[in-house]
Amino acid sequence: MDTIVMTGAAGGVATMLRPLLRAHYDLVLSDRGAAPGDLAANERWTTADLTRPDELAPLMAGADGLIHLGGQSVEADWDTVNMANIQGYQNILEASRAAGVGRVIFASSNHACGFYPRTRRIGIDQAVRPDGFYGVSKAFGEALGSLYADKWGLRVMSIRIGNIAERPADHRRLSIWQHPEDLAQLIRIGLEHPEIHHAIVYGASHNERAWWDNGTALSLGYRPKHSAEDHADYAMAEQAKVGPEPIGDLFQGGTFCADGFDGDLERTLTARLPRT
Ligand code: 15L
Repeated sequence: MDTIVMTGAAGGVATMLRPLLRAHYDLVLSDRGAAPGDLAANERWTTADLTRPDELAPLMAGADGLIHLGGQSVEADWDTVNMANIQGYQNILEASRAAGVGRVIFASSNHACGFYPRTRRIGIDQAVRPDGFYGVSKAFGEALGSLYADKWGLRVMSIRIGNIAERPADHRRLSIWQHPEDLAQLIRIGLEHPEIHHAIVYGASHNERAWWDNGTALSLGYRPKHSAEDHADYAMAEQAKVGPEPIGDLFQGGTFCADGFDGDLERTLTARLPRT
């Protein structure tokens, strides 16, 4: 059985993924704090800090692949995002390269493109439109993964994750939701598919209201089993408790876009960006 390192292993997404992935791989789990009390026989815990390269080298030793969920998971000040996600991911990729870890899964985010209006359907060939420093760090991570694939031969999958939960939490999540089982399926493709070089895919289930063209994931064999629409009544009832958000509701990134917004709303909504 292959050995896979998972960073950010104490976080919410990792906690949902562990039972789904440890049936297929031996897991080396890592986060900054102490081990959780529910480790399975083929899960090992190593405390490590992404900003400390000396702590990452032992983590990678003997691993076949890496699932990078660690770092800052929401918007924060530049120094925090820079250390955790920009410098942190470079440390991770460098340690992977040095240890000969050939496969990397990068948890990118929909916030790399959050300023696309909800009226636009986008794919992976449009320019990125980050909705904060956090989104910038995810766009950076995708570029870094591309470099390590081209120059140093790693095989990298950057998954632009929507929102991982048992069911979509509100109106926006009906378009971007992904069930943990579908994310686990996509990660396994990233770890095992023979033809991956650097692939950017969307972490989304089979959602009728999707804003994203997930053709690359489908062409790699991804077949999501869950659909947000099955939970539409629940999501809309939750939405009714929150009420409208005049700026956030216009953009795919939602409140991340509205937070501190002081731009030209009309121009941001109508801008036509060149394709990459
Ligand atoms: C993300 O990237 C965050 O990590 C997560 O906490 C959610 O905010 C999610 O995006 C989302 O857009 O719903």
